[in-house]
Amino acid sequence: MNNRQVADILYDIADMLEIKGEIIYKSIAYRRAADNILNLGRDINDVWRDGKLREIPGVGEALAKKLDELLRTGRLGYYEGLREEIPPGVVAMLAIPDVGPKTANLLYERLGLMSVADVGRAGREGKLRDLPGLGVKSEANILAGIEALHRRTDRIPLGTAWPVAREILGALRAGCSALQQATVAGSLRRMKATIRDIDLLVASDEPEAVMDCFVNLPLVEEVALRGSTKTSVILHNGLQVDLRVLEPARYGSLLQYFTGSKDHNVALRELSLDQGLSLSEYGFKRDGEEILRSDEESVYNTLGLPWIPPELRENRGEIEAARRGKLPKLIELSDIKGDLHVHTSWSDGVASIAEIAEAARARGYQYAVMSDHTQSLGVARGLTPERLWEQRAEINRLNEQFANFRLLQGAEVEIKADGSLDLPDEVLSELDVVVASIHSGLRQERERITSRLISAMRNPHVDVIGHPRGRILGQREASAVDMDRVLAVALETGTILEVNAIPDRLDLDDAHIRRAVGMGVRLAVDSDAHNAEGLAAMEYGVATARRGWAEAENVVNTLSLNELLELVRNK
Ligand code: DGT
Ligand code: CA
Ligand code: ZN
Repeated sequence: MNNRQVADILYDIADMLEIKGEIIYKSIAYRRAADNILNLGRDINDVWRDGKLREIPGVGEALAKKLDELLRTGRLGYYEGLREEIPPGVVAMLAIPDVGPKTANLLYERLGLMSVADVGRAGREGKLRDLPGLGVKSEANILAGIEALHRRTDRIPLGTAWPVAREILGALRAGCSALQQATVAGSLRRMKATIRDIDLLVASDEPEAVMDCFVNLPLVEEVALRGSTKTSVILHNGLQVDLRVLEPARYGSLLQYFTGSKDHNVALRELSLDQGLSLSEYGFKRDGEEILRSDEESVYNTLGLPWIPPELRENRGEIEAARRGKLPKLIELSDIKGDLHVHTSWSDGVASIAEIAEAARARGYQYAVMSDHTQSLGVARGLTPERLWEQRAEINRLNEQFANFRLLQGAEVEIKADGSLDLPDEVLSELDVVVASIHSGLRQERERITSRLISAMRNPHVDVIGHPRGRILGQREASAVDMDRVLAVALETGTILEVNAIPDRLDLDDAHIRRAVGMGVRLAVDSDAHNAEGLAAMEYGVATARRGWAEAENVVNTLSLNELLELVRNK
């Protein structure tokens, strides 16, 4: 059993307990332990042999006993018992967007449905609409969800892959003297929202020695393919990593080729051919004569182009822009001067305001907006006006200590089903920055959900629309919002649209950011952090903004504190 398989069993148990209607804390505990096993960075069998299972965060005595049984015998009685009660096909229903544990239970208990296919069939026969709590609309949503499920692939969020890639690179650099340079390539270097595998490149004159280091890393579960230029491994967490090695003299061409994208490369190869050059991962050739390039910039320079940032390499006009000297000067993480969307323990965050302030200051920010949820979001312990005033007092008190930093008070107000906000204007007008978001009724039809966003934008107190399309990667498709209208009204009203940096949101996405940038709609890249470490997600948001060709001037939280306050005051 590898880490992935063990974690999957715990995730399954969590799902089954939830379907059974057990208290939610049990499921949360199983999922937390599973997350930690997946991110262990070591083979769980080794941990078990060392008698150290209890040292895994979230693994208490009872769970350690279960893990011991599982790793010793390859079976777990408790798990098998649950599976007799809740068939695997019922657990699989949870993957359908809009089907939660309650609905899955209902489908199983009331209609005897045992699989996603069963649900699809029953839905097409109109049998779901009569179940308690469902209706014609939920039935249609479930059917649409099943289709979305079939379109979905097993891609990994950017924010899951990067820490793993960094760890491998660190281990290679530290433990492999034969290595001269090492870099991430592929979709990960282009910072796509989701990636299929981790591509790594190394420059070395001793490829065999590098491959030896690589396959012996403790994170590696299995070697899928071993060669002297390319080796593929599977990690304990199930991720595939491809490592390619060439001699340093060819490293520029190697890096350019395997960064991709394929479409960018195809366009670049045509440009090369026009200039009498052929281009491959090994270098250029002219009349059979090799031209080697050791750094990537000189690959582009050879074709008369400036270096093109990886985030732009999707063949969406970047080569033409490079040729005309019109590449954007992309926003950088160091341009960011603050964060407009952070939660604290006043609502559903876990950090105190003081902890957030410290983390924001450590990042070199000038400001951070405490934007906790508001009263109608009960599950997140949303704030009433009274609680907001108490929070304000604490913010004021903390601000007295800071010289070059200011905590601002905001809120992430709910845009309710009818488009109204859950705090009155008198309250909103007292806040420094107001973010308005939709957290319920995300499946409303196009016209309704669009007009909700538009009425929020027309409120003069609303500065930012949070995660405008409401997607959760791998779980929930974006809502049906008409982005043409939303972008137009954002421009007209001066409302800022958020690029939410949580790795499984990245909402707006690159394509919509590009449209916003083209129209002159203002953006804010926000971490939406729920703990102090969460502020670091900013990196993924900035990367997504770069994929959307955004420059610093398109993003309001590159402004200084005073400029920002001036901007929101004048909306
Ligand atoms: P992914 O893995 O689906 O997230 O996306 P990529 O872009 O990382 O794709 P991958 O891993 O299949 O290949 C890495 C890079 O190698 C890709 O971005 C460009 C290059 N490449 C792969 N196949 C081809 C090809 O058939 N032609 C050209 N020109 N380049 C290719
Ligand atoms: Ca790849
Ligand atoms: Zn939020």
